[in-house]
Amino acid sequence: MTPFLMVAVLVVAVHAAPALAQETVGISEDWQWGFQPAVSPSMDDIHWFYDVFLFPVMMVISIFVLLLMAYIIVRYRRAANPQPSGTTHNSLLEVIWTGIPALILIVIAIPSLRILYDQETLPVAEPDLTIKITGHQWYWSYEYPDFDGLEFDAYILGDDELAEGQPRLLATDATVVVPVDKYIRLQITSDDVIHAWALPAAGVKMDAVPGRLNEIWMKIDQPGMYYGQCSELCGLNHGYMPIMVEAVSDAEFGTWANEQLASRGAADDAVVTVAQN
Ligand SMILES: [Cu+2]
Repeated sequence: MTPFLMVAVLVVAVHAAPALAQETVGISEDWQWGFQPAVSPSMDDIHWFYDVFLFPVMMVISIFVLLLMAYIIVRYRRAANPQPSGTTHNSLLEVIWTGIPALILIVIAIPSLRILYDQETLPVAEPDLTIKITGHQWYWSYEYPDFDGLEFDAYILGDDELAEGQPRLLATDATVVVPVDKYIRLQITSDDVIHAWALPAAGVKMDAVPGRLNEIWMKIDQPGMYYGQCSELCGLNHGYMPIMVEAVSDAEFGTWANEQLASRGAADDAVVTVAQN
């Protein structure tokens, strides 16, 4: 098999495998290979960057090095080459094997930095919605500053609290509801140590740093439930502060927001803590 055919087969495999293995949007599956399906422009970019661009580059390099090693092992084995060359330096060769990898890194860096920049730059002048997210040891709290007083904490659900069909270690007692197809500005910070708010299907991962307000945006393009986790080792219960986001229609979002506001001062603040002012 020629190297090019090998590259082609592997590129097809890495594209076909997620399609075969991954049918559920918004959550990872057992034995999943590859990313979750993209539901946002940022995640579309990440899919392109890895599947189409970076993976073939890696395959070409890996196969080139593998074939070079195989050639050296066979051609210069002791039986075939009893008197090894005493060469220790070759300036031209050293310039080439330093220069070419440096060029490859620059070629990779250009689209990579562009995507990072796009992820943190809201493509519209004003977002449709802003959510402020604060990490705590070990839960997340959410504020919707566009809706005065709409704020709540989201704690993990224990195994005995899960509703039918809810995933273990990913479901929370309060859902972050967002409207579908709207530009949402996420402002992320922390109350104690560094956490990171990550929602893989939306291509969002941003550190929550105490004393600092980090900003990123998302636009979820299909309704559904999306799960994420804290992605910065933050202490004992780092694995127990999941993220549960539901994308709904504008009308459903309005209903939800009004219900939340109407429950202001409600006794059941274990589920929804509404500001008492
Ligand atoms: Cu954390």
